[in-house]
Order: sequence, then structure tokens, then C-alpha cells
Amino acid sequence: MTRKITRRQLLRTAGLGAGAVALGALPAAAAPEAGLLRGGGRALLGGSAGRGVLSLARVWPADADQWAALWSFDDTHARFDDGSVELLLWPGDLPRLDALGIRYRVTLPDLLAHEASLREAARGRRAVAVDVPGTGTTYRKLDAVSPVEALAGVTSYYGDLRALADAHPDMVQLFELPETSLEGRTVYGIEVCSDVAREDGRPVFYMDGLHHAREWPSGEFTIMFAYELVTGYGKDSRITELMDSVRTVLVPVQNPDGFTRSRDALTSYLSAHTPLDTPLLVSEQEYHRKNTRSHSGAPHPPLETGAGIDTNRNYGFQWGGDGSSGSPTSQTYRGPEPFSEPEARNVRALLSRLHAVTLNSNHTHGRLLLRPPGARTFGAFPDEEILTELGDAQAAHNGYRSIFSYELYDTTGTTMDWGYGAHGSLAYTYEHATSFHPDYPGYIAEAWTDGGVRESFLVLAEAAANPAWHGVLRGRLTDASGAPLPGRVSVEKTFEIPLWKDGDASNPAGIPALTEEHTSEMVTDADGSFVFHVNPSRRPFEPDEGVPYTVTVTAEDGRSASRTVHVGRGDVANLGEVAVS
Ligand code: 0X9
Ligand code: ZN
Repeated sequence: MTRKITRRQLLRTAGLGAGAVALGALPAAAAPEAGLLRGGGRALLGGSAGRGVLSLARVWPADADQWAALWSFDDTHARFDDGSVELLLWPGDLPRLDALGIRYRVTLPDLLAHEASLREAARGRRAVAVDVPGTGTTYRKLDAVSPVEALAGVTSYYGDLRALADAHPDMVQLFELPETSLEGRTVYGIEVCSDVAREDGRPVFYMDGLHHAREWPSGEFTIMFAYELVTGYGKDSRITELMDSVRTVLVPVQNPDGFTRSRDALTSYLSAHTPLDTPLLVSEQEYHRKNTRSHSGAPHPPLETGAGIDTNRNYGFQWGGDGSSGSPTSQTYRGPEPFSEPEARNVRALLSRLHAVTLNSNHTHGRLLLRPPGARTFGAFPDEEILTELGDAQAAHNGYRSIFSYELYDTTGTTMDWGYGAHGSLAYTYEHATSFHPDYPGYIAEAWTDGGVRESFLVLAEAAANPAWHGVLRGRLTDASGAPLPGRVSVEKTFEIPLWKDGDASNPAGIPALTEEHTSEMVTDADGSFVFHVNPSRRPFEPDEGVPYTVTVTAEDGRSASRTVHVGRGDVANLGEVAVS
């Protein structure tokens, strides 16, 4: 059973106070763009005789078994006409490919050295800074920045979220997710809309970033959307309308431990936080993907290759299936049970209070716009036409390839499939860019503007308000004589989510189906009337009409009344006068 907390409790204004974690000061010798190796990684990795060097390879799987074996490798999403695919090879992967008999060719022996040389080559031709809201000189860090970094224009997610909320209290509300990360970091989100403190029933757009530690642009674009909204409000009619009609909820850093390991890899190395004789070298940390859960029982943060659980395989919809691995050191390790990780539980708790009509989880890379279902075996989803139409409408602006996500490869346990499968949200995964964290000045601002990322986000956010794509509950709270009363409205639903092939041999541990409890609340107008924009009450795979919503109205004096109601996508359910007693 999930712990019951109200949406308000969840979205309480958070006092950030001091940084959750004290990060090491950047030594004066370090480059301001910490985390980016300059002039070739070799020197920094000197003496390590190739340990920690990451490579790219093309592989030619020959049959279904070899394709399935690729789930446990690190796929870069590059696809070639001859049927080969590209993998990011970690230490130990080459012998694994050999053992599996999969044909391969190493195409880039040292990825980091290559990226460093590209950055060096780009240095002379960097564009002058473009004035794009929320951009800076380099990728944000998680929290505290040292004075040296601050001078170089480095900012942090948590500092910037707090500053946004402080500067725009009428439009931005900062909140803490219910659980801290494994290493004890707080996870923050913001809600952005006009008159943000008003607890009304506007439709919701939810977006997050940085499930995957190394995918730095995914957090940048998430927070940049907040800047776009607050900067445009009252000036740009499109943004003004969006802010008035949709509540946008953003969690830029879902996995703060993993992100810190990746973003601070070079800083930690130079400040000798990491013993120099550790096999965990800069490249392995900078390209870390998962959270940082130890598989060896080491204390946090673990100095361990292969640490972590893929938080984008840990969600509960069809958890445990195709495209996820049961092997702890795999890049796609799903964890021992669904929602074993606080990072995924946080998103579960948040979404269970939101009724997010549209949802996007940002990732890198591949310039892809992925829509459910995550695994081929699910077949067509009931809302396939809407999901395709809306996916294509977004991709028309950023030029990404708009596909069913299983067309890239199978996955189960992702945020996107949870959003659609457990909530009926129109849910997407964006794969931005053509590498995990391209050189900031050469990529972020341009991708946002000319590259159309901003426009595509606007399309998805606005789609939340499309009356054809969600349900509406309306009515009026009154007393027994029909006189209007102000109060609260809650919409609740309890139902079961099956796991992958529940009950058969693929679930030998007998992990039970998940019980989901969704409760969302709003406050009526002064005359007792309410309009609550919600997701369809019938979840995608529920039989018949599905489990209905229980709508409870509660007057300020505590008297209440309940109704059960089915509402479909595009429906308006008018409850009329709901008299409390
Ligand atoms: O594997 C993932 O979690 C995502 N790619 S990433 O390289 N950013 O890790 C893709 C998830 C989307 N779902 C499917 N492709 N089925
Ligand atoms: Zn990712």
C-alpha cells in the first residue's frame, strides 16, 4: 500500500536551506567546465593502462537470442542500414560479446579522448552567448558551486530552482519529493503556472530529466522550460494562455546521486576525493548511467564498477519484462522488485496526486521522440492513434524521429510506460542530441531555439488542455437545501497493476501485483462550483468500464458526500449539485 499524502503535502513549499550535500571545492587548477576532459583524457588517466577507457563498437546480432542479449549492454541508439547497432563498451564488455559469439567491430577505441578532441576543435568557433532564458556557460551542477565555479558562471539546479521560486512566488512553487535519494540528497520539483497557490483543477503537464546520470541536457531542458514560462508570462500570448490553463510540474533531476557522480567526475578526481589507485576512473564515473546503489554492500557513494539500478527500469507497469535485466551490474538492471528505488518511488508518489494529462521524461541521445508501448509484445495500445498524432506533432518542431519506443528497443519498467499504463497519461520519452552530454555552448541554446526543443515542449504542454484528450468532472457543492458551499474535491481510485507475466515462471519470486492508490485534490470556487480536469477513469488495460473514480466533496465544516463516476477521454461528467450532509 502506498502511504497516503495529500497533493498539498507533497507540493508544500520547500525551504532549501543549506545544500543537502557538501561537495568538494573545485581546486583553482580545475577547469570551470568541470567534468569535461580537456586536451585528451589520456594524461588524466595516465598509468592506468587502459582501465576505465570506454569504446564504441558496431555489432551485428545474428538471431533473436543475440538481440535479446543486447538488452544488458549499453546501447547508444545509433542504427545502421545494414542492421548493425552501436554499443558503448564498458570494461569487460568485449569478452562478453566474444562469449556470446556476437559479431562486432570496435569503431572508436577511446570515446572520451575523442570527445575531448572535438571540444578542442570547437573551441575557436564557439558562438557568442545567445540570450536564451535559463542558459549559462556550462552544464549546471546539482547543488552548491564553489566560488571559483561561480565566477566562471557555473550555477546549480537547486540554487536556480530556489531562485525561480523566490523571484516568482505567484508563478513558481518549489516542493520536495517525499523521499531522499540513497545517498541522502533531497529531490526537488517545481510547479509552474499563473496563480500557482490556487488549488484548482487545471490540467497538468509533467516533465522530468536526469533519470540517467550522464544525460546532462535532459535536466537542462527540463529547467529551461520553467524559465521560458515565467519569462513569457504576460508578454507572449501563447505562454500566457498556457500558464493560465495548465499546471506544469517539473522534476529536473530525478537521480541526484548518479548525476552528481557523473557531473562531478573530474572535480572529485582532481580534488582527490577518489583515491588515485581506484579502478573507478573519470570516464567510468562521467558515463555512469544508473543510480548509485551498491551491489557489494559498500558504503555510499560506492567505489564500485557496475553499481546502481536503472531507475528507468524500476517502475511498476509490467516490471520485470523484456528490455530489462535481472543482473545487478547490467546497465539496465531493474532492481530486485518494482519501485525498489527511492528515485522511482518519488515519481510514483508525485504522479499519483497529479492527473498528468501529458508527460515527458527527458533523456539523451539519438534525436528520437518515443511513445508507448515500450515493448513489442504489448501490441497496440488503446490510445495508439492519439499517441502517434501527438508524438508526430511534437517531432514536427524538433525533427526527431517519432516512433513507438519498442522500435528502438524493448523496455519495461520505464517512466513513460508507467505514465500511460498506470495513469492513462499521454506519455513520451525524448532522446535529445547525438551524444550523452555534448559540449554545452555548441549545443544547448541552439537546440532549444532553432532546434525546436522549446516548440515541441510547448506542443506537449498545450496538449494537456485539449478537451478531447482528457476527462472533466464538474459540479457544485451545496448544503441540503441547495445553497452553495465552498470546500474541497478529491478524486480517488484504487486498482491493481499486474507485473510482467504475473504468476508465471518469469516471476519466480512471486512478487505480487501492485496496488495503486491515486488521490488528487482541488478547492472549489467560492460558490462551490468545481471543474476538475482528470485522466480517464478507465486505465488502458482494465476490462469493461474499469474501476471508477470516487469523487468526494467536503465542505469547510467537514460535512461531505461521495459519488462514483466513470469518465473517458474527451468526456465531461457533470455531477450537478452534490449536497453534503
Ligand atoms: O533505455 C532507456 O531507458 C532509454 N534510452 S537511454 O539511452 N536514454 O537510456 C529509452 C527508453 C525508451 N523506451 C524504449 N526504447 N522502449
Ligand atoms: Zn536515458
